[in-house]
Amino acid sequence: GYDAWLGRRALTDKDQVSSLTDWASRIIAEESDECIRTAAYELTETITAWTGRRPDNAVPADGGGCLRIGTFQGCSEVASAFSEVEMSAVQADGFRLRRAGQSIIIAGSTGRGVLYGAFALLRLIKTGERLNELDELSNPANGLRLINEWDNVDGSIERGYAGRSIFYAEGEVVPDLSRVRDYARLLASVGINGIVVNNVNVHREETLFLSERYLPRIADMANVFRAYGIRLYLSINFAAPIEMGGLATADPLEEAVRTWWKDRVKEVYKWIPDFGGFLVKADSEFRPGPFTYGRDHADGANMLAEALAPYGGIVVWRCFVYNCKQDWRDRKTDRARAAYDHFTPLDGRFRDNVVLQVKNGPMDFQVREPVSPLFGAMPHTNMLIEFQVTQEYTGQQRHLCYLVPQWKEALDFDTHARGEGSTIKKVADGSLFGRPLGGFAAVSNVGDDANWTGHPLAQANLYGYGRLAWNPELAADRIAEEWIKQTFGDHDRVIKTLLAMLMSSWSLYESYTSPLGVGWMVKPNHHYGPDVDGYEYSMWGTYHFADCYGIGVDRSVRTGTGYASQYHRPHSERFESAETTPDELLLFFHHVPYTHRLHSGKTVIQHIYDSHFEGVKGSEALAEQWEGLKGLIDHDIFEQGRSRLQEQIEHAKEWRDVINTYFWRKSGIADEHGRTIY
Ligand code: GCW
Repeated sequence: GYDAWLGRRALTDKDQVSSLTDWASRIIAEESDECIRTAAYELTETITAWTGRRPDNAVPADGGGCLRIGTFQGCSEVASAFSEVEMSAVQADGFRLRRAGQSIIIAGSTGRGVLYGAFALLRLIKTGERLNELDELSNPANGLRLINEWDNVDGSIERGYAGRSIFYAEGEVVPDLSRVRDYARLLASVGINGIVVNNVNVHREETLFLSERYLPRIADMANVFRAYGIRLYLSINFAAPIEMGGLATADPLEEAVRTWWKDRVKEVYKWIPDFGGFLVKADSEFRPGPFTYGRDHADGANMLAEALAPYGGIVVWRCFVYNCKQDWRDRKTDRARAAYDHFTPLDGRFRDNVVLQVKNGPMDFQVREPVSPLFGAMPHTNMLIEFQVTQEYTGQQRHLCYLVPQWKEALDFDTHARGEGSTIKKVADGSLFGRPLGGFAAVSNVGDDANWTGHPLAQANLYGYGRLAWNPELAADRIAEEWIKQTFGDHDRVIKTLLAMLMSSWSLYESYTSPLGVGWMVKPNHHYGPDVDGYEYSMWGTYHFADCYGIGVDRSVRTGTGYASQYHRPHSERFESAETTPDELLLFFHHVPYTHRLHSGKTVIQHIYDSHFEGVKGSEALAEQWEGLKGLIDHDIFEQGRSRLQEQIEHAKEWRDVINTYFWRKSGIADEHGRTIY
């Protein structure tokens, strides 16, 4: 599993190998740009492994084919293959691939674009495309395509489910960065262009990342990523002026504080000239922030943005701000409302090099949530959508859960902020409101496990995230199929089986965990496994309010917290009433009796029973499907998958029995089918 989707096994299709031998025997890259050199290296190594012959770099004699790579500005042979109009259609990170006689050309307007073009060409070949008529233009939809690591310098990873950090061990950046380099390859191959290398919860030691104690080694990491077109960013501690600088305050309007940040930023750029910027979690879950000084988040973000602006750096400011010391007895305070309530009054106040990072849903990466209403509510502010690739609440890489379908639903959601067609993907890419910065961010799922992600099929989420960030129009099944072919080869049964497994897995996971959008029925702290009341009487704002009559959170305007009004019409009206709320979100928006009838025709209680019984059956079916791959896929991967799928079955039973028993005891309503409930 180490090579993931970039494995370089010899190609088995004879036709394909022979179609590579003409143009692929020479790779001509004349520019010295670092990304172009990386592209040439990747192409050379892969083609050598595929064909058994190492391409040379001799310019072909008249009539001979080659693979020519370069930029329009830097390479006249590349430019001459395209018209002015064709060249101007290629944006900064975009590329064109073209067959020209015997040759193939990879062209970009930047080295980074050429690198993406190289990976795209390899992907086309590996997924079995024929290149005779090759003529492809591709530009990323999103300018920022970021990955966030929640790694700590002691080597642990917050919400990491695939081993220890690949970046840090025992308080240092690891001495050997070759694994980091292999990770950079994976990320670049799907178009990621920025990485935040430390946890958003910046602890004492990581606060010092901004100092000479750590900067030299962080700069080494930046060098590794730069070769793959990826800029390095750091999470910072808002209280660093106090904790590290010895100042008495971190007040963003205080001159000494502003100067301190400017000096720090200057130092960072000395070590990392193309440093991306800062990611900030402030006034959130006990992290310090501007509220301490009676300032708001625009004051905080703008101070940092001003320090970064002269160098072209940006501030990515998270909107995960809510009261995490809520009194569970208080039914008025609603965590779902918090980000919107905090941030919408600040619309228009953030500098142009600030971008707000908003989680896809208003709570916290649950298996099912509505989308965050903030996306339609800040037309004068740059915004990134944040996804969680690491499966904190979706099975922790022990259960199979392919998340691309979930992300697609969020991206395709029509906010109606500018009338019909105002989808979230257009908010994120900046086009809806004409914003200069935007894109995607996601929390990574990798660790030092040999296969990167623990569950071998969880790699599909990392792959899919990158592909979607590049092009949110790609269908979830198409992404899955691409990933399967590149990872497992082109055996028909393997493709069909894995595709079916991946595509069913999210709704399957939903079916045996928390029902109808209510969320949070997990064990506190580690969040693995069922505990229906685990968060019911706590301070985190995560309640289901189940009693003997019914369940759900009333977020209507008429009788509840009013959260439904944070959406534009028609959603605000749709979510206002239980009758028009879609079944899968019913309990997120409404408190209803167990006998309430869903659009599906079932009562709520019967839905809970049925879906939890079906969920176990579905998990058993997954394991059976996997058994059918024995002998068709790598033995080790097969065994890894097998043991995880067995665990999934056992754990789905635990979920089923805990949830069903809980609601049977609460409601006193028996299962219509008389199945065993304890
Ligand atoms: O999902 C929650 C996690 C925290 C995390 C936080 C956040 C990094 O449980 O572990 O902290 O969200 O997104 O900041």
